[in-house]
Amino acid sequence: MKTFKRYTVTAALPYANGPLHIGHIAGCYLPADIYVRYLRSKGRDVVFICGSDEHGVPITIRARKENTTPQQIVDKYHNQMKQAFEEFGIAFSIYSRTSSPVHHKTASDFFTKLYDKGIFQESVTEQYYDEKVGQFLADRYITGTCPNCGNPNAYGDQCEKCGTSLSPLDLKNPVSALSGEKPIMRATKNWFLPLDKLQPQIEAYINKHSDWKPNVFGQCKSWLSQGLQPRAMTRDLDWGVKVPLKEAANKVLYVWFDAPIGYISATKELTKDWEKYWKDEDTRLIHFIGKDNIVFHCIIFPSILMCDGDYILPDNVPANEFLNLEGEKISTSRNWAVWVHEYLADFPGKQDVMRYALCANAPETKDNDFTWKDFQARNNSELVAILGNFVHRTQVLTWKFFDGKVPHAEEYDKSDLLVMEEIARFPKKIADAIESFHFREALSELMNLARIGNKYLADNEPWKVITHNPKRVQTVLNISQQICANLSVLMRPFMPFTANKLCSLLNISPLNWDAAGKSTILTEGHKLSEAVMLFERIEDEAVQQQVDKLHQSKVVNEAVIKVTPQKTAITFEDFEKMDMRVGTILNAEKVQGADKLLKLTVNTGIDTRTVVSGIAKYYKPEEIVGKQVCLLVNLAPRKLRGIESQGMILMAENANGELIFVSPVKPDTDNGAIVK
Ligand code: B3M
Ligand code: ZN
Repeated sequence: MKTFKRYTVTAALPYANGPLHIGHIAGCYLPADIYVRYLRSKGRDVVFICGSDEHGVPITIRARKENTTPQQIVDKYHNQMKQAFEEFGIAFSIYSRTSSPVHHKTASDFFTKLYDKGIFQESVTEQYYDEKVGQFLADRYITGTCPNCGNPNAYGDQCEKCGTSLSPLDLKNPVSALSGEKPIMRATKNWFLPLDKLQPQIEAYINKHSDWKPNVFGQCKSWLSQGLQPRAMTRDLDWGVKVPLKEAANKVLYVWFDAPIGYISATKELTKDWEKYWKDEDTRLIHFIGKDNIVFHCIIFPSILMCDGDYILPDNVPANEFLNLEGEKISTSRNWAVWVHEYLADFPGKQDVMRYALCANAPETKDNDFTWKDFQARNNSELVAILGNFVHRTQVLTWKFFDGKVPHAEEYDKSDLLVMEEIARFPKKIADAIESFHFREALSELMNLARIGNKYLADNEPWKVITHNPKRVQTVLNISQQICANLSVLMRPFMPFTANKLCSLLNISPLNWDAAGKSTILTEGHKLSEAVMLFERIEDEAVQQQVDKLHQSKVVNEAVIKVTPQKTAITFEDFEKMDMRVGTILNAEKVQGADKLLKLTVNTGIDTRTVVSGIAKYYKPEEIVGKQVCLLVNLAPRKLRGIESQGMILMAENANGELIFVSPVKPDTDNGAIVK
């Protein structure tokens, strides 16, 4: 395998349209952070690039929802996310944003260069347009049914259920996400990246990377086998990077054109020396992303870079699958999420517990589920019981028997030598797993080292042996301390806060990766700091509170359906004028010549009367006989198709106009009971 001089590691730029949640973290930020911390510890030259994605429909839709401007949305969430990342220990070299002037210029210049090279295909095409709002409907402004998997909530650019990338015209039953209306078609000119023509080059590029994760490689292959289509790189919107063409003054760049270029702009902001991180073949470019971003990073962005010609291409794109939460898909709009900023407030100082739980259960090969019970178990039965316990016992015993000084190893017996050989194997074992993006495996190896430590203590029982063979105890505790020192190095990528804590317990400065593997890190006589616990138990109440909070704040019915605004206020007296009762439908029949109406005979408790109701489209006469309903009994009688209707049945009308009975929930309510 090629050796690289330096690394450019990126993590997907999150849309600044809501706070960060643990799904984001598990999807790409934590694995990227572990990888980068490892590289840094190996002394590699690496830049770790991220920032907020501040363009695109997700931002403008959020602004509409919060009744504010896109600028206010991105300012609010950019700062919130930046802080959450920092506090959670995601150690970017820079966390920038795509609204920055450097980015606007970089993205705009990119477009101009490709335009000047004659890459783009200009076409006037018919696009969906919302007449009510007066806007073209691209990407997430339009939703409909996915032609691939039937998901009724697919977006105009992608189905999040099956991962298929779509264009609005692929959707069945398209609806405007802005007004809920059926869109019309209207002609507009856009600039397309001719992916169809680029297919052979892209195919050759992808085929060179059959070592990519199967989920990533597989998705690319399936895309290619369907045949790539030209894709518009401009949009009829006003929020974004302006298209640098006179005739497109009111258009912006497609967010998936500008956002990946954001990685480059951020590197420019970070260092004057940015070019070597993007244009030198000795640099390894790696994109950490979630699975919904695969096509953009593996096909579209590389195509853009190829067309430019001056840039290196991504060498690997380790995408994770999704993390679910307590059995359901994480959703910002439904408020079904563990928000990072809330976690940090509720569990101060416990970043590493969440980092550990998310890595141990990372959705590396399939979607996974986060549960608070699992989080608690990871903490109590693994961090506390295995890792914390080993370190603590070692420290306490060393203080007790040797006054907090690393004892001299008198003589190694066979079992000691075996343990030392084991220790020597861990740095490579863990490194190999990290370098091949198997972070769960890497973390479980780390825990195995702590397990070895625990077993070593249990086998040697220094607390007993001290009475008759203190020399032996010196050796045992020396080796145990060496294991602790090794742990402090090897845990750092995963649990940097705890690594620091352990270093201060051991009274050493952080060491780099290659210092690990040895059983001579701590010299004899080295004075330790006071023994404190690395982890503490998390009790049932604490996790129960989190589960309760989740359920209480869940938004059950998302306002995707258009809800008619509230009518003007009335007084209680107005309300009281209406006499509404519970009644039972005794008979129902069709009304001749009126396909909407049913003639009902209703026992109102007061009397038996006739009510004509416009529900024939939704209910068959035979299925409603015997049903209890609510009705307005003092509505002045009216004649409908020659029949006098003496009241009105109460119905709820769905967004699609369907009528549903408003009935008492308890069966056999008394007829004539007053509805109030
Ligand atoms: N903002 C999509 C997302 O957050 C997008 C990633 C851009 S990476 C260049 O899922
Ligand atoms: Zn689908």
